[in-house]
Amino acid sequence: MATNRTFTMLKPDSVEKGYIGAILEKINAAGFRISALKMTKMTVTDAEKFYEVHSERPFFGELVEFMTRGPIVAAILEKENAVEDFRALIGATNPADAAEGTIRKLYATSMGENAVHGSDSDENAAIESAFHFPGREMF
Ligand code: 3AN
Repeated sequence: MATNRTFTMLKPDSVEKGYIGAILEKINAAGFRISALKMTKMTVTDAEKFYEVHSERPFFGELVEFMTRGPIVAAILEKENAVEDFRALIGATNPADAAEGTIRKLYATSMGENAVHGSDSDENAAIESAFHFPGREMF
């Protein structure tokens, strides 16, 4: 059953470039309710665990290094059909392939430094949300 919740991270590149406000504005404008929000920094152990499914991929080391080089903004977003609609809002993994107006088209620079994360399923949204937020920080 759809939970109507997804999990996102504004990645270190977005935070470094000062895009937090602009990206949160796009998220609000698209009709998502922010039900959890914080700035945090993942340790190497955190990032290796969060991205465990990619551990055999050739870009894994690069991904962990990138995701731990600075703070991120983690959030839980609520909307009907949240996972799918948020994936549409952020655009393709490679910003070169992302549709006009999507967050990655506007703010990402490469496949690695692609501005935002969006959960790919309801199940992963719940796992990823719990990874970053205790229940008392979810509203
Ligand atoms: P998405 O974030 O669109 O779901 P995934 O799940 O395929 O994409 O990849 C997870 C993350 O791994 C991406 N957000 C991206 O930062 C990174 N990544 C994926 N493919 C590459 C690649 N070829 N080179 C560098 N980083 C990559």
